[in-house]
Parts: sequence; C-alpha cells; structure tokens
Amino acid sequence: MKINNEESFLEIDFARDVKQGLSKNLKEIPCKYFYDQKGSNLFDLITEQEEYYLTRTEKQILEFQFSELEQLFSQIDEIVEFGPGDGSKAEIILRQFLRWRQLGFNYKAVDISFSAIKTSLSRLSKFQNLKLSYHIGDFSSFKFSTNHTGRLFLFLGSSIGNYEPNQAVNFLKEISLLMTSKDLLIIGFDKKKEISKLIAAYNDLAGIAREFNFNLIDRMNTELGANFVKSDFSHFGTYNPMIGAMQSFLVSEKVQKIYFKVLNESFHFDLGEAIHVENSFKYSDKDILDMAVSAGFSIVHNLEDEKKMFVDSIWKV
Ligand code: AVJ
Repeated sequence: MKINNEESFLEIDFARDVKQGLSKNLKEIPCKYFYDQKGSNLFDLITEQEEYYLTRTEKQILEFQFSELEQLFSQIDEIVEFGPGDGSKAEIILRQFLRWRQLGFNYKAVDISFSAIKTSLSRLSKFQNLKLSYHIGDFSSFKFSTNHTGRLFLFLGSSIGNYEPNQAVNFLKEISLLMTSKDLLIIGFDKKKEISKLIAAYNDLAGIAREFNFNLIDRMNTELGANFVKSDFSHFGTYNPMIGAMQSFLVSEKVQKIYFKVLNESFHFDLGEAIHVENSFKYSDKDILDMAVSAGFSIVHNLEDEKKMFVDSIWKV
C-alpha cells in the first residue's frame, strides 16, 4: 500500500481540553476525544447494532441511489473524505466510480483518529488505480489546497451533527470557499424523527454506546492519571427537542473528587452532576436547506431512504 502523508500533524491537546472542560460550571469534554484506537473500534461496533440505524441506512442509500448520477460526477478525479470511519462508505462510492470509468483517482482521508485512517486506507488499498493520502487532525485544522479540479468532498454519517449549528455553518463555509463549480460535497444528515427511535439508537441494549462513552473515562485514567471509578458514573443519552439533538452525558452517582495526576488538580462532582460529552444534531428538510444556503451552497440532489430516516445531500457552490 502506497500512502503519501503530506501534511499530517496533530492539533489536539487532551490534557488542556479536559482541564478547561471540567473547570466549567457545566462540565464538558469535546467529543473528538472519543476516537482513540479503542473508541474508534467501539464506534464501528455501534454502527453494527440493530438500534443504530444511521450507518446501515446511509450505506443502503449510497449502494442503491448513486448509480443514476454518472453525469453529475463525470468531472471528479479526487475525493477528500472527512471522517472515513472504516472506509466502507468510500468503498461503495469508489466501486460505483470505477464501474463508470477506469481512471486513476486520488483519495484523501482526514481524521482525528490515526486508527480510523489506517483501517480505511487499508480497506481501500485493494483498488489499484487509487492514490491514497491522509491528514491527521480535527476537521477544522485541515488546510485545503486549491490546485485541483473535480473534487468530491465527503462528510458522511451525520458527523456534521456533532457541531453546534453555527459552528457547522462556519466549517461548511470554509469548505465552500475552496470549491469551484466543478467540485461537489456529499453531506450526510440524520433526520428528525420519532424520539423513541433516536433514544434507542444512542442507548443500545448491548451497552456499546455506554462503553463508548466510558472509554473517555478510561482515557482520562490512563493518559491523564485520573482516578475515576467507572461504577461511580453512569451513561445518560437523551433527546433535547428544544435544540433538536441527542445529548450524551457521564453522570456522577455520588459526591466525589477526581484527582488528575498529569494536571495536578482535582475536580469536584456533586451527586447527579454531569459531564456533557456529545451532541448529535438531527435535521428537518428545512434545517438542511437553511444550512446549505447559510454556508453558501445550493442543493443539487437529495438522496434518501424510503422511510426518510437519513439524507445524503449533494451540494455545489
Ligand atoms: C459519528 C458523530 C455520527 O453522533 O451518531 C454514535 C457518534 N455517538 N453513538 C453520532 C455516536 C454515539 C455518531 N457520529
């Protein structure tokens, strides 16, 4: 496997961000810290749970609705994917591209998680005419170069849902400024739907979502020398209809102090006090249109499943 690493650097500081987040009145830790090797594997496991309909639904959309779009994608010779996960969605798209024409493509994976980059690129290394590269960092630290025509940006899985709406618009604006009329963006949105379906997706019976959240505790214990006892915290995943987002929390089950060796600092937790660890925003058709317009895009085409659970929206500048 030939992989060019042009510009990878890590612009993340777990210790600094945990210290800042736990010092707040309402404690929080940025959700990007879920994704170390173990967290990335746990996320892949979440996507296989019956209750977590998102990934399965999006793959069906890509598998069955992409084939009519040959004309639309005829210019594309480079794909940049934010958050490739295990690479299986890129694989579906690339197979379709290669059915249309046997050109050499470039594919670049951008992710916070080196583990996700390795998994996705090794999956895609079976494609012979594909030049692979990657960039490690959070999406906002990715520096775009403009010297390409016919680029397809992929931002699938409703990863956009982790951003506050105005942050999401800012990030998408940055992408739009670097796109030409020959470029396209495919962005995945999880739709607003029956609340019980949403709650179930983030509270699977096998407890994988819970384990995924608790991996943050493991990371703080091992990397920051914290003394969390996992049984003294619980996982709480709930839907907030006022903002239209699933929200995940780690909740302290008792009054306690947690000491962090690396920070040489303790943080007090009251009984029932929470650390907010994730938002996963959900979208109506109007939310999607508004976001596209605010970020300087227009919608070319919406691909959706029959039950309208999920949308892959194709945008141009
Ligand atoms: C990877 C951000 C799309 O929000 O649904 C899954 C992450 N968190 N279960 C999501 C996640 C808990 C996921 N995204």
